[in-house]
Amino acid sequence: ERGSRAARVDAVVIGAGFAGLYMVHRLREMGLSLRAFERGGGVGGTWYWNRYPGAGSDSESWVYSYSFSDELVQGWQWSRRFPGQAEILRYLEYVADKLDLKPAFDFDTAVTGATYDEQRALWTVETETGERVEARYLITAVGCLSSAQVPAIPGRDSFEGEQHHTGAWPHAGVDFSGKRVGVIGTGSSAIQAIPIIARQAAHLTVFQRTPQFSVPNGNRDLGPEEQARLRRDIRQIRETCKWSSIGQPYDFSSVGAFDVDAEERQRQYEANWQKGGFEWMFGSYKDLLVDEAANATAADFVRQKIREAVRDPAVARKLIPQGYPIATKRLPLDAGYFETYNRDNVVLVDLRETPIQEIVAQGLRTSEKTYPLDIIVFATGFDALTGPLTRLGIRGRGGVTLGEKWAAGPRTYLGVSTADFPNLFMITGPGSPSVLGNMPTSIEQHVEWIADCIDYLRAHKAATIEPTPDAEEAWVAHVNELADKTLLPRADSWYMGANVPGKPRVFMPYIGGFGAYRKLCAEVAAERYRGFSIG
Ligand code: NA7
Repeated sequence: ERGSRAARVDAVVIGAGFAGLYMVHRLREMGLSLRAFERGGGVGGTWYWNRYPGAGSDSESWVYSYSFSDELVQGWQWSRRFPGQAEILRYLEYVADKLDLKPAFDFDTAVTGATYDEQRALWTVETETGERVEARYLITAVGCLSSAQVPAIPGRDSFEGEQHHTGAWPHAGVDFSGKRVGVIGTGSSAIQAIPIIARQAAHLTVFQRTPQFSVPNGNRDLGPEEQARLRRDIRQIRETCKWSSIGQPYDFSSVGAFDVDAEERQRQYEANWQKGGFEWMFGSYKDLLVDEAANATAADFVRQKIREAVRDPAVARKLIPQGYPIATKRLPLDAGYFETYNRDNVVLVDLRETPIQEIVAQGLRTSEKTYPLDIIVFATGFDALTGPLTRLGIRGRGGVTLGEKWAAGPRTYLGVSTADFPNLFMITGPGSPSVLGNMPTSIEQHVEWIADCIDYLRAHKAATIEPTPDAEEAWVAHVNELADKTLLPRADSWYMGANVPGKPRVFMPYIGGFGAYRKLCAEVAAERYRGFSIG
């Protein structure tokens, strides 16, 4: 079948996750010819790859989904407040089948390059199978956290046991029973996985470089009554998400932390702690991410919770984060993370005291000793936001790659486009709000904006669109200026590129809020694509 596929199309879409599936659907409905490539063997994106124990979304299930089709919404029932990986993957399979999207994709086919031909205003996309496809529009739907980052620890290849990165987990699963397991990293992925691995393995050693604040997720089954209520109210709930700051349906607080006294603050934090989820942060006080002293009240509350949860004070001390404001590294949500350290079969190694030296055949050696291990889990994160894009080998005008253009940090206009790369659209690219909230909300907005833009170009018989260098410059400055008004640039986070050695330190997402961003994008379109040059 593949041989009969078109070598010249209107659009190429890369990726079959939330973004790629919807983009393909929209373009097909508009009557465009297209090819779509996915490096995985099926749909799902993040949820195809991240199959580690405990993997799941930290966004409430009823908003972690598409809202564009009532039929899709009403035809699906979530079972839990926070959906696990398997359920989300089933959901995306359901959508792909319902909209008949799978036949549009070439699976197991990574894109290895894309070159812009200025003369003909066409992209030539190359795949790992050696195929070349020409297209007017190139649309990346490759996600923000899809380029796994494995640290260059000496001796990694000499390890005789199994080693896995959380973001490239074996589909057959990993059998931890009776095994000595080491987890490197304590980010969101590790914090989801550790309690479960601890219950399955004979022994677990956690290698921690930076302690994390974490908040309970308060996950639960959704009962029939709640499900019925959600089905009834879902349109309104989704509308709230669209215009909220992080694409979530919370009661965002309009009160500052010091508008109330210490006792009231404690009561409020505790009440929201019992609810669980990000609402603990965003529903408590409005100034937690901008005011250092306000932030410290939240941080101290969590520190106290850690002291209460962990029996051994020496272990608790190692787990308590210091030196960066809470939620300036992405706040993890957990189900019994800190309590896991009370188990007899779990040991915490503080890498700030005893750094990793090397991986050896039988385990991992720190400056203190060798830990014998059968399995090493790299929960070491991703080359976030830019990594998934730069590795595609996209070359714009003059053969310049995205990686070269972004050597000092990503440069985009609205996070969706970049100068000298005409007709390239990046769904949830750097400089968009995406990773600072509920991804499907972001994705739908971008897909719809891109579809409308392509519609406009076709209606006006325009061959190309790209941002002006001035508009791009102004956007990059705006993104930085907004970030600098917050505490977020203060932490060594993947938002800042700090987790990848050598990556420039730039706060990459747009922090002005989903609603404000949506409004701005709509205005740009209404003003005949202000800031873009159309040719
Ligand atoms: P994260 O949040 O980037 O976490 C990675 C963890 O791995 C973090 O604790 C890192 O410590 C640690 N790490 C990274 N490199 C090393 C080395 N070389 N040695 C020791 N420890 C290391 O990735 P996740 O997959 O957990 O989560 C990514 C996002 O996915 C998450 O935020 C959600 O948005 C979904 P560090 O803090 O850098 O010192």
